[in-house]
Amino acid sequence: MKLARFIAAVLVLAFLTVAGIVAWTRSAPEDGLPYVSDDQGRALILRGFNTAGSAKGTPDGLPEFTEADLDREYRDMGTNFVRFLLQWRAVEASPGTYDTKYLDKVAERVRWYAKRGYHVMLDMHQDLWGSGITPEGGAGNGAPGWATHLDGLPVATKQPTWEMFYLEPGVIRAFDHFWNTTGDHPELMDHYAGAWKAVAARFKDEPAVLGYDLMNEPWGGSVQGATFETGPLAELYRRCIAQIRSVDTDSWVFLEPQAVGANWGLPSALPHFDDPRSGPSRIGFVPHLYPLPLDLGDDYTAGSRQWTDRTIGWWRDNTLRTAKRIGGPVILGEFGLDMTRPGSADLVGRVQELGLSMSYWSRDPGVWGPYDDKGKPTPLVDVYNRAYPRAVGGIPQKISYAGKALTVVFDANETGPTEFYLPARDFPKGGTPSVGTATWDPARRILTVTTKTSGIVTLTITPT
Ligand code: MNI
Repeated sequence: MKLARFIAAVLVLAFLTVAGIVAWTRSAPEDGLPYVSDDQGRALILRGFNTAGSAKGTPDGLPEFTEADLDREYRDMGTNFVRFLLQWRAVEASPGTYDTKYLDKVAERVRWYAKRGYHVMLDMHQDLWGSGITPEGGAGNGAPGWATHLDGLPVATKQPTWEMFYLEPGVIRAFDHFWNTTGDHPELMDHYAGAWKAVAARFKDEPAVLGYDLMNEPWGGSVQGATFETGPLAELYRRCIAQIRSVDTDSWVFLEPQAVGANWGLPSALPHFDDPRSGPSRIGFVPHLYPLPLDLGDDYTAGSRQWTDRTIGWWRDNTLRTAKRIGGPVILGEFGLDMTRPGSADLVGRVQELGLSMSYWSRDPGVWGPYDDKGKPTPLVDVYNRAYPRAVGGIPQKISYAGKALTVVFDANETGPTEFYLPARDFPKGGTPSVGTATWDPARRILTVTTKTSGIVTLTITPT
C-alpha cells in the first residue's frame, strides 16, 4: 500500500509538472470573466459552506442543520452563501415521480437562508454513484436504487480510501449505464434531467436561489478525460440545461468538470454550452480544489507547502482558462481540509486570496468543519471570519487586504451601493470608507457604502 501510494504520487506529480509547464507557456487569462450578480445587478462575492455532507446519509436526504445553526454561522463568520446538497434519490424516489414533500422541506431551509440575505446554490450531490453500490448502503450516495444497475459485478466493501470504490467493476458499470456507454439504459440521463426540471420548477421564483450545480464531481466510469467531458458529460449538461430552461430562464446553471485531475489542478476539456435564454448566458463554472499533496496525507508545511502553492497556481490558471471557454463566472464549489493539522489555517487564507466566490467543504461537525463534534469552534472559524465585499456596485477589478484595511477597486455601473461584512475582531466599531457615504448595521455587521455611480472607484475601508 505504501509503495502504491508512492507510485501514484510520483505519477501524478509528473502529470502536474507537465500541466504546469503547459500552463506556464500559455498566458493566464486575468480578467473579463462575468460575475454572478444580485437582483440590483451588483457583482456578488460569495463566502459560505457546503451544507452539508450529512445529507448524503440521512433517510430523508436533508442535512442535519437547524435555523439556529445558521444564526450561529452568520454571527461567527458573516457568510452570505450556501452550496446546499440535494440527493437525486430523494427528488425522484420512484421513476418519474417527484417528491413534493422533500422539495417543500428543501424550500423551508432555503427560506431560512433567504430571510438572512443569503444566496443559495442547489447541488445535485453524488459520490460513488449511489447508496445501492453496497448492500449496507454506507459507501455511495446520490442516485436512487432503481437507477443503480451493477449487472452482478462486484463491489468490494473494504477499501483503503473511499475514492478507491470508484474503480470497482460494479461502480464503473453503474456509471457506464448512466452515460449510455453500454446502450442498455438510455432512459437514465433523461430521468436525471427531468429531476432537475422538477427542482427548477419548484425554485424558479425563489430569488435567494442563485442557480443549480448540475452534478457533483462527475466520474466517467470506463470513459475518461476529454472523451468523457466533451462526450457523455456534455450530453448530460445539454439535456439538463434544456429541461431547466423550459421552466426557469433566469437562474444560473453551474457546471463541474470531471473531478479526477481537475480537483488537483489539471486542465478540463469541458466545452462551451449555448444558453437558450434571451439575454446574456447564465452558465458558470464550479470546480473543486483539493491539492494533491494534502490528499496524500501531507500538511501545508515545508516542501509540501511549495508543491501545494504550485498546484494552486496551476489550478487557478486552468480554471480561468476553462471559465473563459464557458464564458461564465467561477465559484470554487469545494475546498476543505483537516483544520487541526499544521499549516491548515495558512492554506485557507491562501485560497481566500484567490479572490473567488467559494463554499468551503463542509459545514459538518468535525475537524474539517467550523465546529467540532462537541460544537466547539475549530481554527477554521477565525480564518473564515474575514472582512469581504458581499456585493459590489460595479465590476470588481481588485480586492486587497493591508493589515485590517480592505480595498476594493471597481468599475461603477449604476447598480447600487457596495456592501461589506466587517467582523468584530478587526472592526469593533464598524468601518470608515475612504470615499462615499456609509450606513452601518451593527447587528448584521454590514457597512453599506454609496459612491459615484460611474468610472473607476477605489474604496478602502478602515476600522472606525
Ligand atoms: O478527492 C476527491 C475525489 C478523489 C477521487 C475521485 N475519483 C477517483 C473519481 C473523486 C473525488 N473528492 C474530494 C471531496 N468531495 C466530496 C464531496 O463532494 C468530499 O467528501 C471529498 O472530501
